[in-house]
Amino acid sequence: MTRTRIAAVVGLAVLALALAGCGGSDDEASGTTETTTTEATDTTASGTTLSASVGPGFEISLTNADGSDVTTLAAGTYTIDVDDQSDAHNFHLTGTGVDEMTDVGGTGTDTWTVTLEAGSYHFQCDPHASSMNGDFEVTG
Ligand SMILES: [Cu+2]
Repeated sequence: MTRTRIAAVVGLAVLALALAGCGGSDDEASGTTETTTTEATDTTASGTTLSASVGPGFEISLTNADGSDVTTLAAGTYTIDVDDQSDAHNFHLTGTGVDEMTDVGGTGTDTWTVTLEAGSYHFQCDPHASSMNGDFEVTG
């Protein structure tokens, strides 16, 4: 009786190991087809220096160091190098805790240090807000 039960337990243990082995190989197979997520690489890290530019034409942009448009930032403090290249446009950044702008009639460079919190931020040229603008998200 006891010996039969031991044999049954051993048998179940062997079966369980066999199933676990199958499960393990399935996991490995699915791991090789894992899709890459773009979200992680699109989120710019806190502390990064960004570039804000407006002009000389009807162009406005906020870009990462590699020249790509800022789309998602991690919450934190950033340095923004601003280049206002036109006396007909300005760069105006707004969002939670931030309201920074250059003069419309002035030109030149400036450096802003801004602390961004989770939420939506917006930048625009005030005289041409409907056509010269952009948005990005800050994640907590
Ligand atoms: Cu403008």
